[in-house]
Amino acid sequence: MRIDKTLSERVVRFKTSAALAALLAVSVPLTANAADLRGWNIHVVDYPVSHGMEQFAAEVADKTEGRITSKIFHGGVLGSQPDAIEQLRLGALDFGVFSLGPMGQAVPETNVVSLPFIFKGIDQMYTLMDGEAGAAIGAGLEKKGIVALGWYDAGARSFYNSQKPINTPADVTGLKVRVMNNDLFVGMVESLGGNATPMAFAEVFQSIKTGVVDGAENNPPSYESTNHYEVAKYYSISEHLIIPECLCMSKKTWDGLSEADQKIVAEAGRASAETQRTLWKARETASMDKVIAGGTVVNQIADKGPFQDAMAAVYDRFLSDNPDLTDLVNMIRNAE
Ligand code: BDP
Repeated sequence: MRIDKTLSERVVRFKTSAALAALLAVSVPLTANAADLRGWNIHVVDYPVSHGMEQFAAEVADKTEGRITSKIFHGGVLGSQPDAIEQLRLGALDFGVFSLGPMGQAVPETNVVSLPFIFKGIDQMYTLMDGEAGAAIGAGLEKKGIVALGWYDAGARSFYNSQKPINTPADVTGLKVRVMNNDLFVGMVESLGGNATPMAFAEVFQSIKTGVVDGAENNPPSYESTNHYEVAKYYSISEHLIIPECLCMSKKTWDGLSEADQKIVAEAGRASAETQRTLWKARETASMDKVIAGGTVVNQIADKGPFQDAMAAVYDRFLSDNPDLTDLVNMIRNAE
C-alpha cells in the first residue's frame, strides 16, 4: 500500500512537472530575451558568405534554445550595401556581412584595409585581422554603432572588363571602371588613368552589358556568381585589393542581449568565420573553373610593380587626410 501511494504521488509529481515544462516551453519565446533578428546579405544563397551567416543563425538559435532566431534576407533584397550600413547603425537591421570597402565612408578605421596592396597576401591578412589590426578596426566600428563578430574572407580583387586584357597601368587609361562606394577606390582607378564610377553591386551587370561602364573589379566568386563574366570576359589578375568582410551586429541589438547571450553570439560569429574561410578557398577554385569554361580570358599580370607605384598618391592623400591612422597603416605595411 505504502509503495502504491508513493508511486501515485510520483506519477502526480511527474505529470505536474511535465505540464510545467510544456508550459515553460511555450512561454520561452515570450521571455525578455526572445528575439527574431533580421540579417542582411548582398550575396546569392549559394555563396560562402551566405552559408557562414546561416551557420551563425542556426548556432545562435540552437544555443539559446530557440529564444534568438533569425531571418536572413539574401540577394540584397533589403537594399544596397551603403544603405544597409546605415540601417545597421540605426538598429533597423540586426546583423549582416559587409565588405569593409563601403564601410570606409562611415568608419575611417576600416579604410586602412581598402588601401591598395596593403596586405602581402591572404594569410597575412588573417593573422593581422585576428590580431592587433582587427582589434583596432573593431574598436572603430563599435564607436559607430557596429559590433564585429567575425572576419570573413573575400580573397583578392582583380580588374575585369569587356575590352581587353590589362597588363600595365596604361591599359587602364580611359577605361570606365565601376568601383564600390568609397572615395579611396575612385582615387585608385584615377591614379591608373581610368574613369571611376561608384555604383551599387546590383547595377553592375546591366551597366557593363549596356556599356555604361567597361568593367569593374572583384574577386572570382563575385565575378562568377553575378554573371559579370558573361559581359566582361577579360579577367586580369592584379589582386590590388584584399578587403576582409565583417559579420557585424548592430550595437543596439547587441546591447539588448544578456551577457550570456552575447557570449553565445560572439562564439557563433567566430565559428561561422572559420567555416566561411574554408568554404571560400574551395569556391575560389570552382568559380575560376566555371568562368574559364564560360569563355573568360584570364591573364596574370606579370609585373605588379607599376600598379603599386601608381598608388603612392592614394596613400599620400589618405595619410594627409587621416593622420591619426598613420600608425595603423604602418603597422600593417611593415608587418612580415
Ligand atoms: C563583393 C563583396 C560585397 C560587395 C561587392 C561589390 O563581397 O560585399 O558588395 O563585392 O563589389 O566581393 O560591391
